[in-house]
Amino acid sequence: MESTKQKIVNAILVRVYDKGETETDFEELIALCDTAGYHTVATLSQHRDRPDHTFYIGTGKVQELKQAALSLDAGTVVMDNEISPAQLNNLEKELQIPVIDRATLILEIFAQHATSNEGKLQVELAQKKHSLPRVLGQGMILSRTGGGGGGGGGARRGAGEQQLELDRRTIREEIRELERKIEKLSDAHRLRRNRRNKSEMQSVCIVGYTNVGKSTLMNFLTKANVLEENKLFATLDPVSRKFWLAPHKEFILTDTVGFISKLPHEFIEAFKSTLEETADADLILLVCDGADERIVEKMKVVHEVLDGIGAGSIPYIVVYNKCDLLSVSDIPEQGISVSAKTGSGVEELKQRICEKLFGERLSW
Ligand SMILES: Nc1nc2c(ncn2[C@@H]2O[C@H](COP(=O)(O)OP(=O)(O)OP(=O)(O)O)[C@@H](O)[C@H]2O)c(=O)[nH]1
Ligand SMILES: [Mg+2]
Repeated sequence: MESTKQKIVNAILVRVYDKGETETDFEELIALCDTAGYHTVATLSQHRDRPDHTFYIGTGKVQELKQAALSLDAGTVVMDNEISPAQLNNLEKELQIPVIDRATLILEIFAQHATSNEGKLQVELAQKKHSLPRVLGQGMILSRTGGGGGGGGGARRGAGEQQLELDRRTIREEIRELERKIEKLSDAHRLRRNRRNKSEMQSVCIVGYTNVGKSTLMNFLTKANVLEENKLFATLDPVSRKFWLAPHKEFILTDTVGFISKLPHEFIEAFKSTLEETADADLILLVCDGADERIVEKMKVVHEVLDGIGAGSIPYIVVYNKCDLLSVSDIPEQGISVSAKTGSGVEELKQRICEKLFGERLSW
């Protein structure tokens, strides 16, 4: 899929570290920006004991950021931290360019990549939920510009507040409508799953951090033709295929949306029905990128998300993918090395799946 990209916007990325927090590079955030269509022109970080009340970053840094934005023609600032709607608004006012947070960035990517009707509705719901508390900012801008000039204006502020309440109410209604539509679709999912349960076909879900090669593995195993791309969140809509191991040894294999650290919590709520598919699985293929130095922390994120969606106790097989590349030396858990690209290790993976699902190995 080629997303219809707008004009590339220059972005400056900002991160604040807590006291004692170790610094990490901006690689993942830059990749997220790149996927969303932003070009990173600078990164800026700061250690603080506690966030600045007004701007989150210190006032000196705000001025530094303002200068950098001007000289580098930046059209947006991306904050890696969770900053309050008021702080976001204060920053935007000071910098005179939009400021977005990590969650908004991820949701923008989801919006670009959603293809199915359900996927689009889920993303729209997540975006609306994320924007609801942030309407505060826009409302303040509305009342400010509506007022024209400083001072006084109690009545004008009142009008701004009324508008704000109206905006919020509209969004809340839209949220309820979206939830209704999604609920209807989830009913259809449940029906399908129940039918599948009746047919006693077991379900295996491919799960893992984004960009580890889940879809490539799905395609290698089933020729499902799912889009594989060196981009984050290439897959949003789950794709399922029947997989035949041997006579009477069939199961349903599903490729799912990737996880990422600091996944917007609105995502989990909005993608509930998609994630239920994983929570209902009989077996999880927990795919990791065996050549990624961040493997330990990414695996931790995947376990946390699985716990969070109620899939923490489902049996799983760790699949260290990309074994055609140089593997990292210390792998966190026992697993099986494969290359979804070359097919190396895949036969052994099938054997393990057979053992886990049917209690025996295949006799070839
Ligand atoms: N070298 C190598 N590259 C691989 C392998 N498997 C996947 N890739 C590459 O890794 C990138 C991501 O692959 P995908 O299959 O799209 O990854 P994914 O986990 O489905 O990613 P999302 O859907 O975005 O979460 C692509 O550029 C693939 O070509 C492998 O075994 N070896
Ligand atoms: Mg994928």
